[in-house]
Amino acid sequence: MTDNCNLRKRRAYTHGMPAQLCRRLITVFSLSCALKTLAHEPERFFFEHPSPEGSETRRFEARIDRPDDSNGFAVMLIGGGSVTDMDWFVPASYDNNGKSVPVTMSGKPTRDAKTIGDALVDAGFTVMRFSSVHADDELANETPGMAMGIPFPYSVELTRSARDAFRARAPESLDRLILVGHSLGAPRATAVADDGVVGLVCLAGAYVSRTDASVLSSSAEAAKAIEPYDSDDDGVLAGAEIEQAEADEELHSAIIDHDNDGVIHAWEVAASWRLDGRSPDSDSAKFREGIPWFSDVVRDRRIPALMIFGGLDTISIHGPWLESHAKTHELDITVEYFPELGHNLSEEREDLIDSIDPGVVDQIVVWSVSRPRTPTP
Ligand SMILES: [Ca+2]
Ligand SMILES: [Ca+2]
Repeated sequence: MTDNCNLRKRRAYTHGMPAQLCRRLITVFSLSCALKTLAHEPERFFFEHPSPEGSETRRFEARIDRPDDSNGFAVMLIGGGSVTDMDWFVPASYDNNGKSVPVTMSGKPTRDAKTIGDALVDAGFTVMRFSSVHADDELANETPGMAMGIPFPYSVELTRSARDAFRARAPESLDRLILVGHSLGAPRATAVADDGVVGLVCLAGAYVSRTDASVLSSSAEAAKAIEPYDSDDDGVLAGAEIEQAEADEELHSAIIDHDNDGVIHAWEVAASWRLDGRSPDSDSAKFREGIPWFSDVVRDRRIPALMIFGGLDTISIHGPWLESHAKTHELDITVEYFPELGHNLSEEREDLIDSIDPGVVDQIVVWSVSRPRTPTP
């Protein structure tokens, strides 16, 4: 459970930000609570979890928001990256040696967990959000946002503690719990999905099918393969470029517009290669020690899932494979693509991101509301 090297690194929130920006980001915790307009006051509390070394007990901030009119279901939001605060806060900019470097297109910070959580509460869900930054992280408290990164296996155990803290306070979370995870939050959700979990929502979910580093290498290979046909050098194939690529005997069968936007991205070629067996699945039986693959969990335990991918995001390579997996095993998996969006499920331009797209939030709510009233046995 310990990874001291990793622990020594200070990392800021990584939700939706290019990795190279993450280490220096200055962020602020949870200022949004003052703006809350819901009828019920949130239940704010700290839950406890051992430090990674196990030598002390740490406290983590959490909140449960309850709707006026409960639909009997509960949702827990699980952040991506290394650590996130309760809101999945991303600053508008960060300071690099006295120079302000923008992160968002709007010039405003983003708080996607708050946005998603509020929409779900409005729809009748009891919603838990939690911080994976421990409350006594001195540097994070001193220099807001410079939180200590945590090893992935530790983040899974922490997520389990958060789930249990939720269940101790909200009975609907015992057997009608939906987990919503962004990016690495998806395998965290998979790991803690027990019989009380009736739905999984993966937003740009990482490792959601049996792939490992091959995702990156096959995407890079696909990018290389389409390059000769990319006349205007914009990284994608469109119009006549597609026709020419289709005439290539090697490439022809891989030119599939999986997200139906009229454009071929490298990830779509890489996804086609996975479907036709050219890039093999990982042969590991588990995603990580003690953590099964998402695709195995939804197959074996038949947990319904909503998978949302952005068309600008390489991670979308999982989408077509999951669609095929769902068909083969008759699984309740809905795969949705938003062609204009990136890994943050926001618009993206020159490494700048923004708040999660409202259409994605709607999709999460609509799917969650449509869960059967009786949990699947
Ligand atoms: Ca092009
Ligand atoms: Ca496409």
